[in-house]
Amino acid sequence: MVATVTPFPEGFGAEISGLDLSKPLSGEDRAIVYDAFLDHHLISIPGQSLSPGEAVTAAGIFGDDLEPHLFKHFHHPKTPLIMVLSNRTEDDGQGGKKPKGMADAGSFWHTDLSYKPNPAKATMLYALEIPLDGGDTLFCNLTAAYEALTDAMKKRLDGLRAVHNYAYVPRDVFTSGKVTPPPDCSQPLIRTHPETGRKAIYISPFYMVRIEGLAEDDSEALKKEIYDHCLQDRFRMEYKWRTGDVLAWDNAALMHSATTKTLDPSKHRTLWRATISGEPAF
Ligand SMILES: O=C(O)CCC(=O)C(=O)O
Ligand SMILES: [Fe+2]
Repeated sequence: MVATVTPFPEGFGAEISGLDLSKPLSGEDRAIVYDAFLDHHLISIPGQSLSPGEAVTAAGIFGDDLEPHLFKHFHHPKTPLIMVLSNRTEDDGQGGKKPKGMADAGSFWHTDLSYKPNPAKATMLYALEIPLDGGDTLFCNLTAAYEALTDAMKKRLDGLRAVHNYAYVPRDVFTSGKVTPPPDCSQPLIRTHPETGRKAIYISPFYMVRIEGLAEDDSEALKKEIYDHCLQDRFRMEYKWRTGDVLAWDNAALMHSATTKTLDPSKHRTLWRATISGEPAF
């Protein structure tokens, strides 16, 4: 069976049908998936039923190295290469309850691991249970946003860098000492895709502290100008999950936001997440 790629109507992203990721893919199907990932930035492969090992193998389509998430307490018991995202609880073995996974992995605009010198190349999520409504994931096409800039703005942003920090916005996990955030990390504001050569605006609003070399006010004003430009409806789409979906996105081309912060806790959502390691951005 050969995979079929159907682009989403929103202008980026595509669904790929005719694949069973629990079995080894033919070289042809692998190439179709990887090329679609590069061309469309976001790919959805519906109807999957995967073991943890099969999910790890599927994530390997997008890159050779996977990395465990910093939040060790949410690693899958079978493999640290999968992090569990879930708003369910389970027995803690002491008569109480503990979270089964991370209930909200990022209801804010970001690109994954932009706070590390080697940000994530790609992220893969596999949906085990999805509520009838709510819990969508939002995506923003930063490649299209770059291409829509005026030449003057491209020139102004080219060569600028920004400081990113995981704990820029304070959160309980940091103040409680559960997780030690890595030090400040400098990233280019415009990045070139290492494989396609296409340029994208590289921002991660939740982690992006300031633009280097600018006074605080100027940095804040430029951040706002860039965010307002990128977050126009024409660059955005909302992904509605179905149980069995595998979704993978290119962190050098898009940013994303979960919406789980506002998900009704009686509606259950559980996904497995794998992070595909990347090279430093340039
Ligand atoms: O749960 C989601 O919708 C996305 C979470 C997220 O930001 C991630 O897994 O990187
Ligand atoms: Fe994320």
